[in-house]
Amino acid sequence: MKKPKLLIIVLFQNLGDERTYFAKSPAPPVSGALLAALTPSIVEIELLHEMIRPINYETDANYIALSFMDFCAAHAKEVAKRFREKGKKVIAGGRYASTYPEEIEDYMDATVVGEAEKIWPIVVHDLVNNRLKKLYYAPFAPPLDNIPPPRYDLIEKDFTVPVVTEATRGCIYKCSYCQLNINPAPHRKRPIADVVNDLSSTQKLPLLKRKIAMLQDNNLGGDLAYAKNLLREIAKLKLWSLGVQFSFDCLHDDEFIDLLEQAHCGLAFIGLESLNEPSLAFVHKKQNKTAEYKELFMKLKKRGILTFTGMMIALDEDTEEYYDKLPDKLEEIDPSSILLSISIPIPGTPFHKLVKEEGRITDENLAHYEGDHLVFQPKKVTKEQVFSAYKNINKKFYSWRNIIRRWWRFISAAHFKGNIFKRLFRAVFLSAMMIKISIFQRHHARMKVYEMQSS
Ligand code: B12
Ligand code: SF4
Repeated sequence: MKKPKLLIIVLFQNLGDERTYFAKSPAPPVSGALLAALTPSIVEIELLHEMIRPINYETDANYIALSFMDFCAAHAKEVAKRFREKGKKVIAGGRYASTYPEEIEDYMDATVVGEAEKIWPIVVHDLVNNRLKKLYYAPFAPPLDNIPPPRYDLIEKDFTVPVVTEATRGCIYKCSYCQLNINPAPHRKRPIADVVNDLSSTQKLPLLKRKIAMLQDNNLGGDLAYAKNLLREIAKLKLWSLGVQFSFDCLHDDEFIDLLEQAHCGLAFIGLESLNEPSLAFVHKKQNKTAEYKELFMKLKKRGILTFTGMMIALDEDTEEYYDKLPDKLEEIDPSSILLSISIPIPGTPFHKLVKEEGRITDENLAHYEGDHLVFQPKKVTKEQVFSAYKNINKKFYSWRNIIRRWWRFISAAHFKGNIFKRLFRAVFLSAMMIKISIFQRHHARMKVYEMQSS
């Protein structure tokens, strides 16, 4: 007998059908492929990432699972409505569903609160056996052992880096804008063998895709001893490039950086967020010290590791003078690329509580809480100053002249190891990666940010 079909959709669009934007991101989030791996074999599975392709409402799937962040909540309700009108059963889960189940449960056949690992197989059995409940609660912060490798084979071919996984969950810090501080779970680690198994369970992929991987932890450096042991094991896999995310303070540990190099880390995503000390203090980002940015980033560049930097503007202590100096300061610190976003008070965070209490929320539409809109009034800058800074910084940082200059600074600083062929290969490979990320970010800034100003 033919199995019923489950379509897992990781939502991305937030501005309605007429304003769709396909991010064409190099890597997907882990959630969809992991949910697929946790799904019992009583159903057939299809996985769809809305950041790269549109939803097909004429699908032959019987069941729909939706994974989404806060800014896609309204879109999730619309999508669920359309599918339910066609007689499909729709289940929601993920960070927003877990924080505010009461906001969406009426629009879904079932809503899952919490991490999928333990509860999802039960939900799927209930679904297929027609005994679905309205609400499911997963155990809070369970141990992370025995999580299966994500189903990389189901990820769309458009993604350059399908091999994504996470080694840890949670974070040891308490930045006031961070989603993790809504119902904080302890910082947890997966068994190292499980993570290595994920990175090796890639046989069905073409060689290029097997050789590049990304750990999408919130902060891989939450336990540096663990991170170092993990990197020692990953080094044995001889990847061409590994992407990681960790907090800035980890760069004080030279052994950690050496091990990143040995594990062939090609890209480190680090949230610098601001080059303005009062703004960092305002969001309780105590682990970042602006005076150290340049020197510690140089440590990575020397080891041939590209730096990808999260930057936020519209923080309460930002001033116009700071915005004027920001493009030059960025050139000085010299990150390989930046992800510039407008700060968002995510509902439930201490940052949201503060601006709400002070009556400074100007836009309650959650669809605008994605880092491209300004949804509150910052203390010391106007909306015009924020958007003008946003445009100016992106324009300067991603001008072709500056991209090429940055590339040259990186190549000149990097000491690649190994014989001449290995060094040449690494230099060419990382150059291509740097240019690709720059083009992607440049495109994103133009499509999303410049357009937003007129909306
Ligand atoms: C990859 C990533 C992205 C990617 C792709 C996002 C996407 N979903 O399409 C990109 C780079 C585009 C991105 C962007 C942003 N991101 Co982001 N991102 C991540 C990251 C690093 C990994 C996501 C992931 O795969 N996690 C691992 C999976 C397994 O965890 P999970 O999604 O929570 O899934 C578990 C449960 O929630 C649940 N679950 C999830 N879905 C479902 C579905 C069902 C049916 C069920 C039953 C269960 C279930 O089970 C899973 C396993 O336990 C996380 C940090 C992190 N490590 O989570 C931040 C994170 C999700 N991002 C965050 C934020 C704030 C943003 C931005 C708004 C930042 C900004 N200002 O620019 C933007 C917004 C979007 C935009 N317009 O681009 C926040 C939270 C957002 C929120 N609650 O809405 C996080 C948590 C970072 C943080 N510490 O604050 N992001
Ligand atoms: S360091 Fe990053 S993940 Fe940790 S609390 Fe701060 S923003 Fe969140």
